Amino acid sequence: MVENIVAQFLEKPETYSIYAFGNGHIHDTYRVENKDRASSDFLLQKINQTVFSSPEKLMENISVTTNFLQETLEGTPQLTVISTREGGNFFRDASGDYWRMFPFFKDLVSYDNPAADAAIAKQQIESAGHAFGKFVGDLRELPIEKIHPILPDFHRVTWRLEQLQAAIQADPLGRVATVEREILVVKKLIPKMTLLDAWMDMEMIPVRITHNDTKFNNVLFDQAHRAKVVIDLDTIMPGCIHFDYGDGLRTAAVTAAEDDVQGVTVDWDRYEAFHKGYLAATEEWLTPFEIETLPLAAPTLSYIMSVRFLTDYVNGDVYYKISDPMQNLRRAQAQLKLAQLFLLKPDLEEVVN
Ligand code: GN1
Ligand code: MG
Repeated sequence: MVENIVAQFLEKPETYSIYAFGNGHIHDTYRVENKDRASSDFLLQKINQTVFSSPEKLMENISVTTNFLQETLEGTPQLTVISTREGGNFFRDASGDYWRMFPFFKDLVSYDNPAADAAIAKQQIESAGHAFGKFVGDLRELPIEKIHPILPDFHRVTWRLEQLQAAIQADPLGRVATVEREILVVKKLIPKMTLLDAWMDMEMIPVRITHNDTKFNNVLFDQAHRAKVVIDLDTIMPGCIHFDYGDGLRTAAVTAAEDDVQGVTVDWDRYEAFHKGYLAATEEWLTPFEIETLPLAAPTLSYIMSVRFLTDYVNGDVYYKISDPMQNLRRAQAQLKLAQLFLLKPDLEEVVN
């Protein structure tokens, strides 16, 4: 019973209503809402151990990061980890499930997509870009060896392609025959989409502590559409700036949901708004090569997601939560379309040649 879990973290668990919450693709998430509206609410999550096989290390990363930010950025709202009543940063139940709790920011909200209104969208996106860029900047003084590479090769294209190849080989549900067209496009794009891997291997791009899941819905806004708190710190680990900049654009510079194959297009005004916000927060310390190669980030991150969704579709939907049996395929198609659209950016020619 989830009430018993809440009791591990909070006194008087009976004073809270607990219900499923949010659109995350990975964990089981609950909002723990105080029945007396004036008090604090919380977010409770059961960690997905198929994805995160070392929950202790995962929570260590989040605690180290949030503690560091708390100390260095006093006075601004920050994500924190709510301790168990025994003082731990997670609770392990009798069946071996790991649970954790965060504050729930009642006055702030997240959106899966920017607002339909162009002016509001621009404000939200520029502010989100700034918040995600600032996040990496705020962590520059945190020694990188304190952070575990919790999901190694997470955004490594060549590794993602190997995973896809393995799924194609196994083809457990006979789905490969239905996705030949997608596989063909994935293969066609390989030369451009593995450039980032190569630059990292050649150490042309610095390794930084990055967020790695900078979806538009991973930042919380106030009523005036200002981005206030970056959330979902599961994938904090050593990475490169392109991962965050690219995943932000993949989800902010678009006009429709992640799985909306027909609807999804790149909105270049939104792209510019994100770029402007991101650069304002980062250009002082990014290297010239990082800045020069940023246009490759959005297509590469869209491509990675496409390959991952396609792999999961072929594998029989074992990784991501899905709403219907075709959702992973639609996600893969929409993200592949996005990758190709992002590749049309005029200043990309110089970068890839
Ligand atoms: C997952 O759980 P959520 O929605 O924040 C995934 C990200 C993907 C994203 C695609 C640990 O993130 O890498 O970009 O779905 N997280 C993990 O929407 O795999
Ligand atoms: Mg996540």
